[in-house]
Amino acid sequence: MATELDDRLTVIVGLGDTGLSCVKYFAQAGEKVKVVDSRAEPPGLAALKELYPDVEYELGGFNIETFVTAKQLVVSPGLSIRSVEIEAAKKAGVAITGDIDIFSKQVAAPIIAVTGSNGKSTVVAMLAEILRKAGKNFGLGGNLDGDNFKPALDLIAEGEKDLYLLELSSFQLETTESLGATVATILNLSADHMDRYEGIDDYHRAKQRIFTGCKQVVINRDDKGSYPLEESDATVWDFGFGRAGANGLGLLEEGGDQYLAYQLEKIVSVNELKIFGQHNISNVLAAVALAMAIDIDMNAIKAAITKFSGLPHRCQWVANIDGVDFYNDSKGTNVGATVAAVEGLGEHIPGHIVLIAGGLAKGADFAALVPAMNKWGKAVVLIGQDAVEMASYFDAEIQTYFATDMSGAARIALQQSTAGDAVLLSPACASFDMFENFQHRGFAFIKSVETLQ
Ligand code: UMA
Ligand code: ADP
Repeated sequence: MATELDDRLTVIVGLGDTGLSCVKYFAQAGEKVKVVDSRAEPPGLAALKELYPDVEYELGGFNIETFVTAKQLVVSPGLSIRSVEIEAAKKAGVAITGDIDIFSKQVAAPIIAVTGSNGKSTVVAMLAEILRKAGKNFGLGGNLDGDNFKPALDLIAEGEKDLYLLELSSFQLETTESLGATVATILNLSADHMDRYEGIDDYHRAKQRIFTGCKQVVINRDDKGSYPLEESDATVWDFGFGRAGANGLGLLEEGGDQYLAYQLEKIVSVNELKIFGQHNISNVLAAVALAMAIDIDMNAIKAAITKFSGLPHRCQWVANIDGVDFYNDSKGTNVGATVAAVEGLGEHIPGHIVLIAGGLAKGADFAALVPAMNKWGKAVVLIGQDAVEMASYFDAEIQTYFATDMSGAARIALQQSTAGDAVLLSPACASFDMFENFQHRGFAFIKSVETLQ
């Protein structure tokens, strides 16, 4: 019996970092692909032309015909699978997938998968330190930025690994069918990307996909949003403040000191950690739970967590001017993150916080910032497109100022501070209205602070 020849193409949707990693992957596998991007000049274009001159592409808008006649669509995370073209393809029976789904089906080594609204990169970076101390040969990538940046499919070219450690966004999980992780976690859940989802439940459902087919789950006892919604046989580990449970990490009080502990067994004193704030204690507990789930030696865990000093742009100390400390938390891109940063820093300093915030609100509700600022703050300096909307949330307890650029914001913030206070850039917003990305915004802040000195 003759088999029908399938001449339909795999279509890669998006020519950013993910799209390019997909082109490389399919080229390696000898499969012909076509690339589409709604942008006229997507960032991966120069590399595509240079490395894969034979690959066809369509740019500057989507042609629905290409979508509905594809063999499969490999959709980049920056695009919602609810777009008209992708919905039409789905209706026409075209398979919809993403890089993480392809990756998980391709690799045999165990996967550790981390998602959550906040703390993902911190937990993953800390766990990577633990794995290094334990001498593991592991692949590290996914949604991570900075030094650890690597799209998941680029990890395959690195050769055999003992295991893979992936940071995953809700966007990446939308196209992930069955991850089958050795251990998976949703660190916490608070509203983000409300411009892309119908509401928090919708966003939560996307995050829940991390648990599909996983063997072990790490849950946050303090956040029900981290619990799997579906019952399964997966082994459950838990972490949270307060005393640890049967298979859990928590805090123990002894002699006036606080210790991280597994059940009743002390691991290290909180004072031995280099990162500060309750949110970071939660992050350390999560990293330890994940490490224990894959049987990492406790000495490697202790050595790594006491050495870890945090990632750039996450509550990073920048300078002290006239007794005022400046902190760069440019990665605080949603309300939950900024509340955590304000509370963490507020407890850490003798004075009050002057917050620099604002940018693109992504449909956020800023109400939760008000009690945190009323308790720990004294003034807020707002920048960016949604500054006026944000200002409407604060009451008379907090002085509100506007600035048109970062150097103006830093200058006003210093004027409003006295020795012992801290100026915190933690925008609770995306950066794209004024900056290329959150790193660019963080560096603009650092530069502005330098010029104040
Ligand atoms: N875009 C278009 N048209 C297209 C394709 C994309 O306008 O046809 C836009 C998107 O709307 C988006 C931008 O281009 O604004 C980038 O989208 P992309 O899917 O091409 O992004 P990549 O370059 O592939 O980077 C993605 C992640 N970015 C996003 O999900 C937006 C990177 O995470 C990740 O490191 C990389 O894949 C490799 O895995 C960054 C991020 O900001 C750090 N993530 C968000 C976050 O952490 O909040 C989710
Ligand atoms: P993500 O990768 O999820 O964006 P990061 O580790 O990069 O998380 O941290 C981003 C910001 O989120 C930090 O700058 C801090 O303001 C806040 N944050 C970090 N960990 C937590 C946590 N566990 N809970 C709430 N907010 C957090």
